[in-house]
Order: sequence, then C-alpha cells, then structure tokens
Amino acid sequence: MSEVSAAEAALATEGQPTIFDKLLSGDIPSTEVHSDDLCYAFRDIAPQGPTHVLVIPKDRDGLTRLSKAREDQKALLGHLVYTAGQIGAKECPEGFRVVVNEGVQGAQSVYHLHVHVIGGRQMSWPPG
Ligand code: IU
Repeated sequence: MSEVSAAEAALATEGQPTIFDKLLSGDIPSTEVHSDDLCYAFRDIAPQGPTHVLVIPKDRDGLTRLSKAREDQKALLGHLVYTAGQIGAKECPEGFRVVVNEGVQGAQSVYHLHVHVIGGRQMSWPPG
C-alpha cells in the first residue's frame, strides 16, 4: 500500500487537468464500478483496503476540492456521497469509510474532487 506524503500533497497542482480526466476519457484505463450521468466510480490504483473506490464528478466544473464547492453544486455533492454509500453498502456490508481529502494538510494529491470508499478490513480511529 502506498501513502501520499506531505511533500507529494504539497506538489499537487490545483486547477490543471488531472489524471482523472484521462480516466474519464478512457485514454488511461480504469476499472469501472459505477457510472451515471453525474459521476464515475472506479477502483483506486493503490488500494488501502480490499475495497477502495473513488467516486468523481464527470464534469469537474471547478470542483477541484471540497472547499471550492459552489451552492449550485450541493445536489452533486449529495449524489457523490449517496453513490459512495451505495457502493460501500454493496461491497462492504460490515462497514466502510467515506473520505474526502482536502488540501495539503488533508493529503489531497489529485485536484478533481473525489470521494474515497474504503472497506473490507477493520478500520481504526483517528486516521494518520
Ligand atoms: P487523494 O485524496 O487526492 O490523496 O487521493 C488520490 C487517489 O487517487 C489516491 O488514492 C491514488 O491512489 C488514486 N489514484 C488512482 O487511483 N489512479 C491514478 O492514476 C492516480 C491516483 I495518479
């Protein structure tokens, strides 16, 4: 399992196209878990548990990070979290964790908002 270091998080560039655009376009392959009009869910390339899925908006539309969400994107945010819950319930009936990493101290490394669904193993708290 890999970790996002503080240095990597600090180097991530906000506002530029990200690797997730290439996943969405199919230029880079990904393993689809769910797709609908608003979001795409796929398996994380460096899974932190038996289940590790990322749920992303298909149209980033400025939604680089949670703190940049606009009022008119509230329904989209709800849809992303709802979808994360549906995936977690299906794959991890014993429980799971839903995470949004935000900014440098939150260890965000890709500036295209994404909701992590991690499960299939016992979690602990607090996170690192
Ligand atoms: P973060 O919340 O920005 O730190 O998470 C980014 C995630 O994107 C992280 O878990 C990576 O393993 C994952 N990821 C991926 O699934 N495929 C990729 O090509 C890249 C990152 I780059």
